[in-house]
Amino acid sequence: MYGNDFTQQPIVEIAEDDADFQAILDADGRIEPRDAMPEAYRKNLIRQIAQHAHSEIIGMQPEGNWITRAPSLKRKAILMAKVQDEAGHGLYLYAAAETLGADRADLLDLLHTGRQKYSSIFNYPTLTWADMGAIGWLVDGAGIVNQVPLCRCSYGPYARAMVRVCKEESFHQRQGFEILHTLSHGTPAQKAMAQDAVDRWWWPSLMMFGPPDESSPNTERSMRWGIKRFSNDELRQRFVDMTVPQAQALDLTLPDPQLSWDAATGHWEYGAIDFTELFEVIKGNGPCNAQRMAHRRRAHEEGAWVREAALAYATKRDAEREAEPPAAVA
Ligand code: FAQ
Repeated sequence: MYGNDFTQQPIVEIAEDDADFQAILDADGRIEPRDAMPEAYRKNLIRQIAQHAHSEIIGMQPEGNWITRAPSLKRKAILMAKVQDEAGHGLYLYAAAETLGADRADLLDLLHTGRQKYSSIFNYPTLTWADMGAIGWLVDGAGIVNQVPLCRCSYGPYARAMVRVCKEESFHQRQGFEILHTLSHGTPAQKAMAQDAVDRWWWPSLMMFGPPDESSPNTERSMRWGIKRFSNDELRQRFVDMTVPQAQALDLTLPDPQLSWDAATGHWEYGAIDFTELFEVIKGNGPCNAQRMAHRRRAHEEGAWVREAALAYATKRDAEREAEPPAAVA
């Protein structure tokens, strides 16, 4: 991961069929910011990384909603730490996009004007405390399945950011599982609350993996360039296979009567996903899209003074550094 010492080199554009670029990909090497790269590769990465970053910061909202109502001090402290982690993930990702020559303010502008997407999953409401468990277990669980292969992404800064993100997501997933385990082994009312949350979050979690492969315009190219290592459907299946036994351990059911073990394929078969719902949510017609965007824009406006102060401080520090004589070499 690049730190504060990263300075943007001029972007060098090459043809898509450039032999040196292809040789790095073929050898499973990493493309670094200093390397020449095809414009379409750079743009595709900025698209995915920016949407990922936006998802992390918008994703703070559904859980932020329960910080003041967490059932104990311990639960509150854990939830606050988790929501802060998501902000951190956003920072790593915006920083990774900056190494490709993107401007963070421009990316936020694209989010705020609805020209760049964020994950559909964060447009659903968090109605009860059990939703904190369901988000941790299912949403972070899906996030891990999707993001562990991104640790091997061909673009170095994105891959390295993902290593740390995935470690933190593992903790998030376990805390969600533990919340649901406590509820499902509590009173009948608590168990019903846990089951209701799982019923509401299951299908939207499957939709997080994106449209089916035959309707996924970006997958073929992203896989050819080693950005994505698996298709949307492959990762979705991996998530189902991982999650069904966990639901059994929780003593909760998944809301799909067609879930069945297929011994021949070694996979859990699942029912048809209503992808019209996914496309509607992506278009802005989910239950909470308007609320999430309004809150994000307001937070950005109210944070203007922080950005101004940070910029003034950085400018002053740079001027002081320039005025300082170089340190003597012993
Ligand atoms: N929601 O051709 P594809 C988390 C868009 S963060 C909204 O298949 P691609 C952690 C897609 O962008 C969750 N839009 O696209 C957390 C594309 O639009 P475009 C976010 C979606 O890129 C937990 C169009 O549809 N994770 O979980 C969705 O090859 C708790 C066509 O789709 C990432 O971003 C969707 N579900 O595959 C945080 C991971 N699906 O750009 C807080 C990195 C698709 O052409 C709290 N991203 N679209 O206009 C990826 O792996 C990929 O970008 C996919 C989509 C798999 C999301």
